[in-house]
Amino acid sequence: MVVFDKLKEALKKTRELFKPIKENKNLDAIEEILLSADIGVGLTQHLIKQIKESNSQNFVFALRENLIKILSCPYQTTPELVKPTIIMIVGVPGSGKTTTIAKLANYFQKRDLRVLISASDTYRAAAAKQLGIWAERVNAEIVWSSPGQDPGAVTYDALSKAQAHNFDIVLIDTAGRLHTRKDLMEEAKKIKRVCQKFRANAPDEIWLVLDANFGQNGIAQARIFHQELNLTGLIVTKLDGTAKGGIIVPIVWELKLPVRFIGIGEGLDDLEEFDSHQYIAALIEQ
Ligand SMILES: Nc1nc2c(ncn2[C@@H]2O[C@H](COP(=O)(O)OP(=O)(O)O)[C@@H](O)[C@H]2O)c(=O)[nH]1
Ligand SMILES: [Mg+2]
Repeated sequence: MVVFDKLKEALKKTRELFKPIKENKNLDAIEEILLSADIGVGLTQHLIKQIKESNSQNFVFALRENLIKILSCPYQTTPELVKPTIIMIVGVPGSGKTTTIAKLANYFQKRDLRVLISASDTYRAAAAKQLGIWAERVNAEIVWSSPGQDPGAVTYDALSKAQAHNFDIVLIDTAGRLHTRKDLMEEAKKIKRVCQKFRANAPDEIWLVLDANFGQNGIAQARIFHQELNLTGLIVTKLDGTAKGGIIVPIVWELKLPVRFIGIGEGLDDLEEFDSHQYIAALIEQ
């Protein structure tokens, strides 16, 4: 299946919510639809205002243009590629971090980059094992940890190994931390500090994995992670099978963070680079 068709298929339920927009020529109805599609009150009002100000009779066109504008903003440029590029993956339990790391390892290796995975989730006993199964499947190397081990030490080992053996990318899996639990957030900060000790401007990326099903709650979650860790991007997972796929727009609008990848299934190939034009085209037909 070509990439766009796969995306369209995954976003089917969300698209259903946006569908009536096409038939509606009245802004009140469009407002209702946007609210029902997890766009949120603030952003919906902003969009309606933009559509009015555009003086366009084609509301759907004006809406699409504005949505793409919000999602395409180059809020941050990708830093120069250094070796190893250190990418830390954070998020609450069950959001899809470990699965996404396996998908990312697969993605980078297909581009001939050598990937080392750091099993820095030492909180949950089964975590390293799950990661190990994935790593084997994608044939990526992993630096193991045992439950209860200091995640900072595991991370440092992985970074040293990556440097010594000339890896291109290190993917750091972290424990699922509830953003309300201060201690667990502190652990993420500690892993970040370990990276900084290794190289002053590391980690090069800190990506928050967000489950699309969180809906509006995902925004609050992302805000806290961003405050604490200074994120460089987002990965939104489980867009397949949810009707809450619209949530990407208010998250980007509020946090001014780019979505780097999206997860559209449980398999290794169910990860796509985020493309704002394709995403909007898949949600709102012209
Ligand atoms: N449908 C779907 N399921 C996903 C996706 N990403 C992760 N999952 C599932 O979400 C569950 C939790 O994933 P896991 O990677 O263990 O989350 P973690 O606790 O954040 O490491 C697993 O059952 C995954 O298969 C996705 O994009 N789509
Ligand atoms: Mg995990």
